[in-house]
Amino acid sequence: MAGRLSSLSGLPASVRSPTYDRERGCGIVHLGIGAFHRAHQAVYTDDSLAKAGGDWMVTGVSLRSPDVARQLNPQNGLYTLLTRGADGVGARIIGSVQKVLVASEEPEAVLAVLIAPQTKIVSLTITEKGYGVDPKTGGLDPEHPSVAGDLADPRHPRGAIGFIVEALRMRREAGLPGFTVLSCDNLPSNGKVAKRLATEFAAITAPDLADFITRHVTFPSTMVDRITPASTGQTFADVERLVGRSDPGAIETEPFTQWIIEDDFVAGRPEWEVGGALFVENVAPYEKMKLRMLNGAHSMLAYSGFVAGHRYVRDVMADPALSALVARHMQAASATLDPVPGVDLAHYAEELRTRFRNPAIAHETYQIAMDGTQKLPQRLLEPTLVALDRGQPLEAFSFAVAAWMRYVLGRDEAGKAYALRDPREKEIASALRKAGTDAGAIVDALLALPGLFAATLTSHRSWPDAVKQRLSAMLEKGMRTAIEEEARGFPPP
Ligand code: CS2
Repeated sequence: MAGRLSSLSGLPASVRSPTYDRERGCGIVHLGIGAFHRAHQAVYTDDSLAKAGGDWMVTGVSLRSPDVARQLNPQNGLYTLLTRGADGVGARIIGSVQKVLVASEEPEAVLAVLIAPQTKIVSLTITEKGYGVDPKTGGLDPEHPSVAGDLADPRHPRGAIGFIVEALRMRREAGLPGFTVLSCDNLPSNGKVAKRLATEFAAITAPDLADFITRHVTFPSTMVDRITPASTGQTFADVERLVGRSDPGAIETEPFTQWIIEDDFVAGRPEWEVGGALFVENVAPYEKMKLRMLNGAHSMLAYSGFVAGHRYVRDVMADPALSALVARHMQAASATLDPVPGVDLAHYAEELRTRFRNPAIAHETYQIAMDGTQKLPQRLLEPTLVALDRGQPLEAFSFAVAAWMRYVLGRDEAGKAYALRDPREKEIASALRKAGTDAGAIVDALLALPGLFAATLTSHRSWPDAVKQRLSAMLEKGMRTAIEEEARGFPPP
């Protein structure tokens, strides 16, 4: 058994590893240090530390689970990043994370780093459901599990927005400057969302903080992209082989990476451009493109592929009928976009499909299928509304929504139950119990979930029927046949 990765000495020459001083200051606190942060922003920061220096080490924070802290702290924050592409697998050691705190175990330590004078950026990957958005208003949901407790006891926060607002309050009281809040989640206008929630939260718990937030805190939006499947036994075995150490914190990802950021940092930032980040004035067109074309197609193929028995995205892409539907979906999604500066959308779609086909990446459809209620609006429903408005075909979106409805029934075609893994799982189950087994009743019950589907859709003259027709085919003929019928007339590209 190989020794643990805890220092950089004696690593094979083929493994790139940090040569910069890792004892320098932590200018970044990252909330939600899961695999995605470690495969994406932390890599750009590693590049920037190597080439441009600065006090930009990262203190990672896990809001709940102690796992990442247990993996990384004994390794001084070091971990291995495997990149799997057409030309094989490569290993690199990332050094930008100095330590990891667990908010549920040591909330005071988290507040202490958030109010440290050296903290200039607080970045977030807390997933869609971590924000506490009220789906009906788009603002703060005071009943949301990650918000309600913090509103009741704002001096002892547990959720991301609560931590940020309390830290800002303490910083203002101590006469310290603000920081930049950098959301890196797959939400449209993620910076604006973070700002609205923090401002609404502060209006309740610290009403005189509003002016400080306006003047001393910025919330740039970002578009983030890198396919990062969950680590598996294969990840750890490949790391041992390539690095000669054991690393329970190892993660794996694809070669492609993209980060587009609004350049609005109130207290400076690392030179992430040396790692390839693109700074722009307005990230919205890129975000919409990625959410509707990549993530929208991902959700569609995850629901239909999972029910059809495909475990991985690459299996879906090897299925001619489904891969034709992926191409159709991307085409329909691209038609809902305004021109995106410097991007040829047909080429972008082509590139996405190549990434989805990557045979070395084992990205589970079940992983993408989670949290559907949090993902549907920006990925599938907003583009449906645009398509409606522009008089464009709706088939691709109707099929994707029907596939989600099939998936949330929670049983595969052999009758075996699986967990939906959605924060609204209980509500969905109770709506479905009342609906019974009729496709029409199921669609009506799900369309009635509060705040999910816009009235323009639920009261549209033909859209609900188009979804019902597709769900009924999925239920009566099976997902396989439904996919084939849907793909008929739409040849693979
Ligand atoms: C995926 C994303 O799990 C999901 O919902 O669609 O995590 C996707 O892999 C990333 O956004 C790619 O950048």
